[in-house]
Amino acid sequence: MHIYFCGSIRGGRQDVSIYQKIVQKLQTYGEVLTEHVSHSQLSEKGEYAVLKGDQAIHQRDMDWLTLSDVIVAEVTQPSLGVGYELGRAVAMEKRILCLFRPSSERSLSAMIRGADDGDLVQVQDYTEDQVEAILEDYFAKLSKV
Ligand code: 6K6
Repeated sequence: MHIYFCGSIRGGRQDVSIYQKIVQKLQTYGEVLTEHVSHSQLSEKGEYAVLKGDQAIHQRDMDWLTLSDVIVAEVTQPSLGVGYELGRAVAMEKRILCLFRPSSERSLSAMIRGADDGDLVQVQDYTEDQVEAILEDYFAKLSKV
């Protein structure tokens, strides 16, 4: 299974330790194409961005998004890139799980929460200690689809 993980980069790296926890768990279910999103060394500026340019990053990520079977997005830290990826993924009719932590005291965009259709697109509120169980449950149900 190809899994595309979305998390904030230039939107801010505050949640990188949670991204790591999610990616580690996702790797037990398949290949995480965007593993680098969880790398703590990845700065908001980004060496790859300097080396390759933003156009190459966009193209590579769109290729991976097309290839992916499931998209998991941590959406607590607002990110234009994550919102864009999710919009493109919805248009591709991909299976999407969005994870949001209400403890952040942020309010999730209506364009993300409102996209939940209880089927292809699911938005799940969680606390950090629940994340592994939520992913186990999601992938167990996915294997029965
Ligand atoms: C790295 C560090 C800073 O900028 C970069 C550029 N490198 C990227 N490499 C791969 N994917 C990226 C990069 N920048 C953004 N993305 C994609 O957009 C990721 O898949 C993330 O899910 C999302 C983050 O968007 P922003 O707007 O928070 O950067």
